[in-house]
Amino acid sequence: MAAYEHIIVEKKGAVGVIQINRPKILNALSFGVFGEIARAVDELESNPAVGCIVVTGNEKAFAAGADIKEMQPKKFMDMYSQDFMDIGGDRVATCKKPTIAAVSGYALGGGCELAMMCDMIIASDTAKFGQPEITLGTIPGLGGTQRLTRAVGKSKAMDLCLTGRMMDAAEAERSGLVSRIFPADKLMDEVMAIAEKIASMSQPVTAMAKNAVNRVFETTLAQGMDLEGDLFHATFGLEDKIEGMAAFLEKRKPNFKNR
Ligand code: DAK
Repeated sequence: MAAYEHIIVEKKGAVGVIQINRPKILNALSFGVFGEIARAVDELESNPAVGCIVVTGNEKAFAAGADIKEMQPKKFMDMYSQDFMDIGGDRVATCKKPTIAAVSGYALGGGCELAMMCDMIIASDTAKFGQPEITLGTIPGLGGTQRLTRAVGKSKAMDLCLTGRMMDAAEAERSGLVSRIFPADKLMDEVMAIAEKIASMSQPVTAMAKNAVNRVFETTLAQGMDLEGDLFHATFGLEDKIEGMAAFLEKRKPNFKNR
């Protein structure tokens, strides 16, 4: 693994784990952290032995948002002229491999937005989500008004973005932001088991499945159905589809070759 300053990157079995590691300031996300996460995604995505990527923090915080100390002196032109996409600020969202945010504690502002860049959010019962930017005199800038609204609907997104309040894990699951909740001390074991399961599937097929689901947010139903149909047919050109169905009929585990 390459050297990183603000994150810890590990490969555990077929799962790549990116852990934000700035515990003293609740994993606040500086530009440096975003840049390193982007590099880590590059590294794990290009590693054929990795089938799923988990992004996490620690028990107290996934990430309490952008590093306010770093952001405070910045003026309009500093932010406007700095293309955040150049440092890979949304790299997690463009990853072809499945990504899971394992969230314990605070996921606020950019932290909530980073979690929402992942394909799914699995939370501990201590997780707290929010977009507190309004309390700082600004608004979400990394998807908090867009991905959050698509996930939880207009009324709750407005509530969160306009009041800056936090919602707990139960509310987040109820509203569709979170797929599952586990006790905090079990979170990583449970997430790793889910990630291993996903990583055991055929990689081209997981890529197609997530591509099709993500397209929901970009297309009409008819266009989405077309894409799903095309990708479904494409799986019939894969050796892994032949293997998967043969394994079922032969009552054995499939041996996917990722082709
Ligand atoms: N930045 C810097 N330091 C932070 C921090 C943050 N976001 N959050 C916490 N810390 C630091 C605290 O200052 C404190 O440091 P010391 O005083 O010990 O030196 C330490 O972490 C522990 O925090 P607390 O003492 O406050 O801990 P509590 O348990 O009492 O409170 C809290 C936890 C999460 C409720 C509280 O820390 C808090 O409200 N934190 C700030 C939450 C927040 O407002 N986050 C920023 C939202 S704005 C973009 C780039 C980025 C963004 C958007 C666009 N582009 C380039 C387009 C994102 C913006 C945001 O995220």
